[in-house]
Amino acid sequence: MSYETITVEQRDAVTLITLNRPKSLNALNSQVLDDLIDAFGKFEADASQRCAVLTGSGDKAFAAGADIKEMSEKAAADFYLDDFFGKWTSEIVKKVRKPWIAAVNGFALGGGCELAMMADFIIASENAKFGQPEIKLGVAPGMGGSQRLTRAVGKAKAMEMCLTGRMMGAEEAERANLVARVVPQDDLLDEAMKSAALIAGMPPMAAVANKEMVNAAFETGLDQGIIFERRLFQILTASEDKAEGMAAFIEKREGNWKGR
Ligand code: CO8
Repeated sequence: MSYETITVEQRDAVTLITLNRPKSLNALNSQVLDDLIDAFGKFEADASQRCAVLTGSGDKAFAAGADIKEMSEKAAADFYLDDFFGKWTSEIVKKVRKPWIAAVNGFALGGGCELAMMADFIIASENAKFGQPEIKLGVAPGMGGSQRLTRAVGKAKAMEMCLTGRMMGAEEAERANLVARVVPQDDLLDEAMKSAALIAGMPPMAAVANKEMVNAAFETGLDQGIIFERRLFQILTASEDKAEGMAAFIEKREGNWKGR
């Protein structure tokens, strides 16, 4: 299927989704959201696909934010009554249970930073720049940035970035735990695809459960989170892949996963 604002490619068990509006630094408009919802929905539904990578086309940006030109034409009632951009969280974060990685090259600003933070983790290239500069436009983050950035880097840096619009470079972002890893710009896609292939080679049910339990750390108290983890662990012990994984270890061979 071809899309207006993104490209999608399957490489073995990894789906590569690329934001493809390089002339506007991959700014996120309503069409991008619709296209991404469709692409992520297909990725989630396709049993042959086990991990995804989201990146931006061109060498300047992952995404420079929500499309300011589109937003400039809307009134408050349009944003509110249409629940503008409300579907990012419900359709892309909540419904996608399989793991996906954001490969961030260049600018990840405003909604672009917020989209990257929706991923299970971020791999950044050395020229990546993260920021929430919405205040300069008279607004504020609106796709989860004030919450996810604060959870990732803590109050001091999140507050400074939101209040001043200062961008954070890749090295600082790694120190601040916003990104999992920084790699040379030329290696970004290869490294992200390698990580994704590694995840895609894991027992699929265990991958979903691992993702769910780490995410629970952001949504529950410690005691509840630990119970949730233990219950998921106990469910996994009933899977065919648990029997296969342990047998494969003992027999010194690779596991052959059933996904159940
Ligand atoms: N929206 C639309 N177009 C954009 C955007 C954007 N966010 N960013 C860049 N562009 C366009 C420029 O207008 C320009 O287009 P043209 O060639 O037609 O003039 C083209 O991309 C290239 O950009 P620049 O010439 O500005 O490139 P520079 O290298 O000089 O600067 C920057 C790069 C620093 C990234 C600069 O473009 C910039 O500051 N961009 C805007 C960044 C920004 O403010 N982002 C936040 C947007 S607001 C937001 O994301 C809110 C999210 C929450 C919404 C939720 C609603 C509920």
